Parts: sequence; structure tokens; C-alpha cells
Amino acid sequence: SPAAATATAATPETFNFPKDREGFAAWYDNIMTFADIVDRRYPVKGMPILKPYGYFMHNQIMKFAEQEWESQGIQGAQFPVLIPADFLGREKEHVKGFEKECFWVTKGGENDLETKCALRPTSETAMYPMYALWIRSFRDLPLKMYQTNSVYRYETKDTRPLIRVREIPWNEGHTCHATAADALDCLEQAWGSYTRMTRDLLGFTGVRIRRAVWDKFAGSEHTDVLDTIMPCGRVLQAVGAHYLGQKFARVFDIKFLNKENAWEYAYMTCFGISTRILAAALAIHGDQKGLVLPPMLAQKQVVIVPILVGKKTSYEEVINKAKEYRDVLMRAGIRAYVDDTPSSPGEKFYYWEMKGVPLRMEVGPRDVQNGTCVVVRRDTGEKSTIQGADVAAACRAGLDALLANIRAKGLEFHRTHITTCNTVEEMVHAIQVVGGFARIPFHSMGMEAKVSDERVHELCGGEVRGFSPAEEVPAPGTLCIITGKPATVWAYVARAY
Ligand code: PR8
Repeated sequence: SPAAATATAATPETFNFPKDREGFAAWYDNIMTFADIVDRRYPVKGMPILKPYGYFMHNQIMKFAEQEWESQGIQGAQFPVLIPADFLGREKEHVKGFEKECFWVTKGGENDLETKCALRPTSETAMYPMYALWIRSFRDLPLKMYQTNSVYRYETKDTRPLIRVREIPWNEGHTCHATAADALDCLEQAWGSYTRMTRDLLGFTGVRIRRAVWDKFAGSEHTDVLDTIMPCGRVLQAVGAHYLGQKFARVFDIKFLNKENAWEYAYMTCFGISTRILAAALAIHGDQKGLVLPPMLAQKQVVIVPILVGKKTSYEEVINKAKEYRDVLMRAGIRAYVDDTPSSPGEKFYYWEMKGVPLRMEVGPRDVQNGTCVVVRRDTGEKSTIQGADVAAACRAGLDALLANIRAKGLEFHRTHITTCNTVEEMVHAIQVVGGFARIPFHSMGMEAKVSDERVHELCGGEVRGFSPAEEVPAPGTLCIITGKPATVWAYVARAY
């Protein structure tokens, strides 16, 4: 919004936005600016600046992904941002899906380029012509690479920081295998990494959904996503992992001599995450006072506030004690920071609460005398007095307890926003009143069900997001609540970002 775009970081005391269904949009808009995550004033639509506080968090997520990939033999590489139109156009479904979303480069200085190029909207068509040159035999497989970079999509829907941008900071993996089973297994391993990241470290989840045929990634055999329920009740596709089969291999001629000495096309996968992972983590755990950060995302995990009142101990002694605790924490691998700026303790408390710092430590003159300090949890406000010798262990335990608590709340929010519905009325109620997913008996995920998806939209404002292949199908005799035909799947319906 124009107001948000011109807002500057206001005083932290004024951050007071309810994060309920109605309030969420304003909460999100404001926390982006107040917490200094992005600056939207750059004058190109969909290209906000990721400021250091936000960049640190995004980068933590990217680094975790990279570690996971390295441990699975997926290697980092860097491919060009420009993709010749001809490459982009090889796979017909792919180009159909992306050409309207591309930024096109046609000139270098005053000269027309020999070939018009797209800024990569995703890197399949930059990487796969090269894969074709590198793969000759089954010995060259699997070939697995990732990139941490930005892709560019001319999004026409409303843009929103981290959630829908036109320059998308992300991490993408692209793999080639000798068999379909191997490719599918690689996708399962990637899901393992995404689950460790989202559920274990960031404390949120979603439904792993297979998209309907009309909604899959352009050029894939099938698409699995993690659709995460946001506080407003809409869902956000936070992960996309696609089985490409041999479709791209055929058009880019990625083939290998198999063990029987016959040419065969490679079986391929790709998977990716963006700043949406960060958006979901911030949205799900924040509260009326601001952010509540999972420890992994916190640039400052413990902020130490020296309380400089009374005359029992000198200023110097309190500050020195605070710095001593900071050093102990840093040596224990905890990111600690002493806020010795001239603001009042109260101002500092509000400010760091708004910034989502997991633990606050207070050190006052009495603490110096007693050899203690006070530690306060951001998520519960719980205070405990700690012996100086125990600060590292106590803060470690506090960070773990905070993560366990916000994770439990995050998973509970998810669980309570999936409603199984047996009538249209129940579906309308689930979408419009409860929020999240309505799970409905549905007749098909094939092309013939596209009209039923449109009907769902007319009825409740939501859309069919897909189905969960891991789930049992509806009992025999169950009817689709949209068409009255026999139900073959449980469809997940939601309003989406
Ligand atoms: C692929 N190819 O491209 P995907 N702003 C922020 N995040 C976004 C945006 C956007 N405008 N668009 C998509 N994402 C495959 C896999 C290489 C990697 C996020 O897949 O189109 C979404 O979370 O699904 C999406 O699931 C993810 O990027 C990957 O994009």
C-alpha cells in the first residue's frame, strides 16, 4: 500500500497490531517495515530491498538448504541469468507456463541482441542444454546441482514482500537419474530436508499436496507442494518439488548409454524454495507485539540489557558484567548482544520484543552483587533468575524450550485449520469462517475436473489445491460434493496467496 511504502521505522512502542484473521494483512505489512526486514521504497514494483535483518534470516534458510544438498551429493554451481528465447521455448508446456511471466532482454547498449533472452524465471532451460553436453553414460549419473540465486517473474497478481515478488531470492535443485525410481527417491530425500527445515527448525508445517493436472509445474509429470496455512486463513505454497520424468530430457536431448549399452533419456527432478519460507515462519509465530523468532533465524538470540539504576554498583561494573555474559554465550555458540545504547530499559524491551529476539537478559546492580541475571522468554514472557555460572546452559535450554513451544503452537494452528467436509455448506463454512483447508470428497484430479474447480471457486471463493497421495481414498459409495459423481480423492480446497 502507498502508506506502507512511505512509512519509516516508527518508534517500537507503536507496534501493536492484532495478528488475527482480519488483522493479519496489516500486521504483516507493518512488521516488514518496523522490524526493518525490507524497504519497499525502491521504485520497481515487486523488488523490495531485503535489509540486513531480513537478509540474515533468509540467508540462514539458504545456508541450511545448501548444507542439506551437499550432504546428499547435490553440488553448488552458477548458471547464467539470461536464457535465449529458443531454449526457453523447447519444452512446449514449460514455455506456455512461463512466457507471459518473463522479463525480456532485447538490447545491449544501442544494439539489438542477436537472440532475444529472458531473465531466468527458473533455471531448467539454462541448465539442461548444458546437462545434455555433460551426460554420456550411466556412469555420469546421477548428476545433481543446486543454485542459490534470484529468478525473475513478471507477476501480475498483487506483489507482497517475501510472499510474491518479481525478483525472487531462492534456492533451486535440478537432478538427473538413470531410473525413475532413483529420481523419485531423490525427491523424497529433498522432502526430508524441507521437513527438517520447516517443521523441526522453523516450527511450522503445511500439507504436502499433489497438484491437480491443470495446476502442475509447467513441463512436469507431477508437482508436489507444501501449502502452509497463514494466519489470515489463506494458504501459501512454500515449497515446490517436481517430478519431470523424461519430458525435459527428450527436448534437451539429455541421454545416456545405459548398462545394456542402449541410449536412454534421463529421469529428472527439480525443487525449490524462496523467501516464502521466511514469510511463513515470521507470520505463523509472530504476535501482537511483533516477531517471535525461531532461534535459527535470530541474528541476536539473546539481547543483554544492562539496568543502570541506583548507586549500589558503578555503571562500569554492570556493563562489564553484561559483556562478560555476552562473551560466555558467544563462546557457547549463542549469538548474544549487549544493548548499551542510551535508551531506557523499557524502550529497549519493547524494541527487541518487536524484533522477535528469543531471549532477553537483564543485568542490574543487584545481579552484579549476587552473581545472577534475569532471563525473559519472548514467547511466554516467563522470567527466571539464573546463576552467573549457568548462563550458557540456561540460555541454550531457554532457546530450545522456546522453539519447542512455538513449534507446538504452529503445528496446532495447522491441525485445527483443516476441516473435513461432507456437504457444500460445510465447505463454505470451513473456507469463509474457519479459514485454512476444507477437505472434500471429489471426483477427479484429471483435466475433466477443471470445471468442478471453477464451481468450487464460485461456491466458496477457494480453489482445489490438489490431493495428498499419502492419504486413503474416500470409502466406496462416497459421492463428490460438487458433481455427485463417485468420489475418487479427498481434495484440499483453500483460498490461496
Ligand atoms: C520451480 N524449478 O520453479 P516453483 N515470490 C516468492 N516466491 C515465489 C514466487 C514469487 N513470485 N514464485 C514462486 N515462489 C521449479 C523448482 C526450479 C525449482 C516460490 O518451482 O514454480 C514458491 O514457494 O514451484 C514455489 O513453490 C517455489 O518458489 C519454487 O517455484
